[in-house]
Amino acid sequence: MLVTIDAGRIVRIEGDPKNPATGGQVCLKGLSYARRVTTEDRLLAPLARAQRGGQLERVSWDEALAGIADRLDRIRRESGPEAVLYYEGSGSHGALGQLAFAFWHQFGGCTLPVGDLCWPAGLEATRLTYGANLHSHPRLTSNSRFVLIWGHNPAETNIHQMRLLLDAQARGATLALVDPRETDTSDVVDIHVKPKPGTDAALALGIARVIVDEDLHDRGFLAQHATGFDEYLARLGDYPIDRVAHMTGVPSQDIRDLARAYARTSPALLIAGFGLQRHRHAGQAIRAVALLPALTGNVGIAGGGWQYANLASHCLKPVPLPPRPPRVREGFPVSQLGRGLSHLSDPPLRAAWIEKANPVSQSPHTGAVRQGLARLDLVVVVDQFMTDTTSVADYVLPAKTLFEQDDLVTAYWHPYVQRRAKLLEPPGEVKPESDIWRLLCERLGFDPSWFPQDPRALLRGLLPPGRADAFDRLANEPLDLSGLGEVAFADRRFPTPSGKVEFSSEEAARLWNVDPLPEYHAQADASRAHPASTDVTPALFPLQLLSCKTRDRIHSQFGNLDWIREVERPHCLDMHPDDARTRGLEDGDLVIAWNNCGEIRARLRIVHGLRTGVVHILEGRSQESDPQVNALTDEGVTDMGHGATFYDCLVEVRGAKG
Ligand SMILES: Nc1nc2c(c(=O)[nH]1)N[C@H]1C(S)=C(S)[C@@H](COP(=O)(O)OP(=O)(O)OC[C@H]3O[C@@H](n4cnc5c(=O)[nH]c(N)nc54)[C@H](O)[C@@H]3O)O[C@H]1N2
Ligand SMILES: Nc1nc2c(c(=O)[nH]1)N[C@H]1C(S)=C(S)[C@@H](COP(=O)(O)OP(=O)(O)OC[C@H]3O[C@@H](n4cnc5c(=O)[nH]c(N)nc54)[C@H](O)[C@@H]3O)O[C@H]1N2
Ligand SMILES: [Mo]
Repeated sequence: MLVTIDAGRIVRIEGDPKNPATGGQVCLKGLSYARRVTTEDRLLAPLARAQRGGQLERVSWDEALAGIADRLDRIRRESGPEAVLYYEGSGSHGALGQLAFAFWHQFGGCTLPVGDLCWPAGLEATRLTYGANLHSHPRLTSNSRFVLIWGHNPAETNIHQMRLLLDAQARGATLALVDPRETDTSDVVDIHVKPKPGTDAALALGIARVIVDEDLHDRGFLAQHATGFDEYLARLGDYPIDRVAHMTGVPSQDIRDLARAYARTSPALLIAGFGLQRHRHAGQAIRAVALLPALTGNVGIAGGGWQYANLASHCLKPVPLPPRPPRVREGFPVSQLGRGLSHLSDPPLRAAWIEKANPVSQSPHTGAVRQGLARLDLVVVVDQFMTDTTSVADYVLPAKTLFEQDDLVTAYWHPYVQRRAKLLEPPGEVKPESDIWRLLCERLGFDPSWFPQDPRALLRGLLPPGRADAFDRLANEPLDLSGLGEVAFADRRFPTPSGKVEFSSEEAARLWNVDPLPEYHAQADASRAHPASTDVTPALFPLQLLSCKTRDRIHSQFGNLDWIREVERPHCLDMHPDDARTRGLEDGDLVIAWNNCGEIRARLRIVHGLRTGVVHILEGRSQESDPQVNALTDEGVTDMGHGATFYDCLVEVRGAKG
């Protein structure tokens, strides 16, 4: 971004036309940083609560740090360092985030959740299949003649990718989409297939079956670069097209047409999003989908391939830290935060430090998270704003924004490392996290020198071997420092155990106790009681609830800004007219959605483009009036990667009286 500063304030933000990842585009959220940095509700000083249930009041840094250090130290002496949970989100993805561990390692340890809420099932499934999470340079999309977008909504969640897709389409490429919902992306594609959520493994195996039956697979590529293909062929026997049509709710002819279109056009690119892996059997589903490019020989060629995540820019060295002590406990899958807070033992958790994250809004099963946090002796939250999570904190510490500290940033789609320059002094009493950690170290008698006041020398040292010179160039432009080249797997060497694309993966079976071949598991049926249920008479929850990203917020962020509120979409419960009719509901009704995790109120919106049986509420609660959709999601864990299962959520909906 190009940022114009006048008299110590941001007056304008523009896209940088020289930025090869964005082509000079910037979204409304990017533009609104000009507002976000100085908005009146920004936290400018530490806050503390004298007692639970009391108000947060302004305190000095001295009081806050003394109080926190004292309580952390007491908990560590009485119960061990593992009694403290360190819970972090990504914030704005700077490398300096790792410095927190220079504190925790000196503290003697802590408890960490494993996995993350975002994308780990797909990362692991891709790694098991191709050996690495790499994909070709995004700009090679212009060579694609067919792009299959699967469980992804780039028109809202990656506008830079969308630009390239529209460009390819303008040059004659066909765009196809697999998504149960109509979205800004479905508005522009040429083919849209709407499966029942959670049935992608069946759909992918059905498509593969058509490709093989019609001899559209790439025998040469498979003979040389695949392992387990014969077993996979046998597995396809279980997926005749009529059965797949029944499983997925997609008509047989549509499956056949999509399979033919994809397999007959070359080069064909398959872009999978993170949406289809927020389900219990997500790893197996992603493996099934990820094999389609290999089946058709679309690997290692410009304009073809598998795009899930690109870790090419993750080539920085780790931040130097004191050695990791043995008492860092990996406590629980992150989707089970509520359960971990309440039920971890030996030692139980007594304190949580939450930084760059808003788990009360964003973690599954809000009720359990709230209950778990309320049990603790100490909750510290470091954030730029008041959030659902600061509202249960004992201490709230004001955090810097991305303009207020130098940092290096990596990506998960394009291959560039970017350097973020410090443009502004932190306002009020705000401190960068690394300063907070340093001051706490001083209070506890730890070595504070891990946290440099000016991080630039540290950052320069993180550049890949022999590339420290790039630090100065990075001040002006993003750089691809990966040394990987533009076409992923151009040499057809796959860092899997077999060195080939793994259609069958013994490693998957060994690590995650799944079938070595991808397979489809039916979702929990609607009559199943919720796993968290204590109800002896299981209620029926026939609707599948999805809760996807919204265009104008990043999760719970940005909804506080007037610039955003003016244009953003309302957070309603979307329902197909047939489902509304059977429940006697009308557009605009106040409704209650519930299951055994909780219940929420929302305005009903009739949406013709949804599948019947699927309802949707935007995730990312930012304002009091937004429905808290995670009150309904449970603590499920994906089959691989320790991910969350937000989109595996069954509910019922009724009208709210009054
Ligand atoms: N504007 C904006 N952009 C963002 C974010 C944001 O909050 N706001 N967040 C960022 C982050 S952290 C992430 S992880 C990415 C995620 O971005 P995306 O990859 O786009 O992921 P989602 O929005 O979770 O889901 C994408 C689509 O998957 C569909 N889907 C849900 N279940 C299924 C299923 O079972 N099968 C299939 N085929 N499709 C399904 C949903 O209907 C949805 O339209 O976006 C990033 N970009
Ligand atoms: N129902 C449902 N829930 C979901 C999802 C979904 O699709 N549906 N998506 C999931 C996904 S993909 C993700 S990635 C998670 C995201 O979960 P979170 O990362 O917890 O979500 P955010 O709302 O982005 O919260 C980040 C917080 O960090 C603060 N922050 C930003 N920058 C900084 C910084 O530099 N320093 C500090 N200290 N704080 C900072 C922001 O003000 C904000 O309060 O949500 C998950 N939750
Ligand atoms: Mo995410």
